[in-house]
Amino acid sequence: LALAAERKGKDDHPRTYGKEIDYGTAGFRSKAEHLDHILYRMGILAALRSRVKGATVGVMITASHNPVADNGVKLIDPQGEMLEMSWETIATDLANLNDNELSAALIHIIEKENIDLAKPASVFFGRDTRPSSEQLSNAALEGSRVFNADVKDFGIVTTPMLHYFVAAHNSNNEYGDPTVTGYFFKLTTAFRSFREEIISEKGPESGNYQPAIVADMANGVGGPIMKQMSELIKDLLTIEFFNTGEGELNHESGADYVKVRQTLPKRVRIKSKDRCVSFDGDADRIVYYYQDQSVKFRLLDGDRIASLVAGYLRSLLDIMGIELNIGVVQTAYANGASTKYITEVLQIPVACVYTGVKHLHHKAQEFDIGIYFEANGHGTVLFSKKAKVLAKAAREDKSSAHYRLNGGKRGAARKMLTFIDMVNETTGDSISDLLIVETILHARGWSVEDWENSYADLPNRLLKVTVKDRNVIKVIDPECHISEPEGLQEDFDRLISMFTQGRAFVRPSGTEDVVRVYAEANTQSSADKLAVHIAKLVHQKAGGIGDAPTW
Ligand code: G16
Repeated sequence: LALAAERKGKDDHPRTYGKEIDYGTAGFRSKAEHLDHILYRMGILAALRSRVKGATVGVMITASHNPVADNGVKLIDPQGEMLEMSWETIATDLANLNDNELSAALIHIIEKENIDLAKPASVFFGRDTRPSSEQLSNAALEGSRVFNADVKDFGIVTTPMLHYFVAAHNSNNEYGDPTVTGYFFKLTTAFRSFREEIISEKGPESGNYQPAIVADMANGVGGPIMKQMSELIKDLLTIEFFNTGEGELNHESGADYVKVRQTLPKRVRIKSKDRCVSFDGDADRIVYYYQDQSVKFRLLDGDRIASLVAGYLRSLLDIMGIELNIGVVQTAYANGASTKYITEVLQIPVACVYTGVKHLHHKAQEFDIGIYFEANGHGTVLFSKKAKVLAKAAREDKSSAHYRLNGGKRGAARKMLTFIDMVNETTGDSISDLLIVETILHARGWSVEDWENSYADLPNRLLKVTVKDRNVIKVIDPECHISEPEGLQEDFDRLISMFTQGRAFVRPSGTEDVVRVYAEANTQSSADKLAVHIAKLVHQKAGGIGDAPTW
């Protein structure tokens, strides 16, 4: 098989791009024309991984928030989680071999991992709407077929849907039905029953909550998928769609654009106080925003979602009267004010980890209820077995004394269990996250302004610096202190100390050829100045290309 794979690789999927590409923050990402051989090889690797795990694995073809000319691929492990990190190295090595080294490398993997090729292999495929995705998907399918895997191609789906399909299939449908209909059914049924529960408790009035949103779909896969789904809940939530596929993917729209620029996406029409959302290109991120009365743009990003969810789940736990270890996981990009609010007001511990959903997911598994969100809007909630068992027991607790003493206990437990069904626990999911946020706002009777009033964000600024080689920056901890280039961290520290409530850091992106800069301070102009100064230092000392960024 290895020899046949090498022959086919040389003939049909030769390596034509010399530069090395790493399995980065979310798999391989590059210009689409550099990726054919990598997709073919990842198809092969998925067939091997499936045999190692004795289960179905996934291959998703997407470059998510990146420009339309880029593409990428990531592997999904059996429970719908990201590929185990030790296999990222195997993937990187395989991707960067010369064509005539492929069979030897495959034999090495097969021997080292003790893979029995007689065992069956099964791989699920999905892709985003990029013009290059179909051809790249075909390359990956060929790779899996060469290694005799059963393949199932879901075609154009959101990234979180493929994660869900893999997890649902491997759970023998216990997690849900591994189909598009099954996915919609799981999420919308939970959304509907939660709303009915609240209405039966409080009546049809929902305080300041209005069941209508404006949705920017970044011209990605979220558009067609959300439109289908919204039909199933249109009596509960009205959605006005923009950027649903008529324009260029992620261009001047989408969660990343809105978050980084802190501005409205182009081509949307909104009125003051409309509650708006933006997805990214493959629908695994979501941010909320609105324009206040003075037409000022107000962003409610992943940190806000984390604090909303954490506060609500904490209150359910309090009513249920059960002790569970609840925690929030963030990265260095989290706004300092959100961390303070979660730890001091909600009294929930916060852990900080390296950027990348894989790191957050892993850490969140340490809690009974682990809420993880990156500021960019990528995140979900994980519930341990213990949390699910205790919630079920509380729901069934019919002891009359208890019932009288804790009137809301069973209702709170029912809500918790319905909430769990609405969450895509495999990865961050724009659609599931949207339903969660809408559910909590409705249950609280909150407008978007009420939500925002829970705390005030510290003004912040994100910038990108283009450098010759982004890997000259070496980050040594999740707070993103750097060890190289030598002396640069000390220069940063001197600068930061000149700003009230100043905090800033840099890190090489794992999805684009840039170094990212984040700064926050007590005023917007200070945050902007700090970000620009830091970016200039990076540009000078880490081999900047072109002009240093300004704001
Ligand atoms: C991916 C990852 C996210 C990460 C983002 C940016 O998002 O899944 O965890 O925050 O890239 O990463 P970096 O700063 O390393 O470029 P997406 O939405 O592009 O899949």
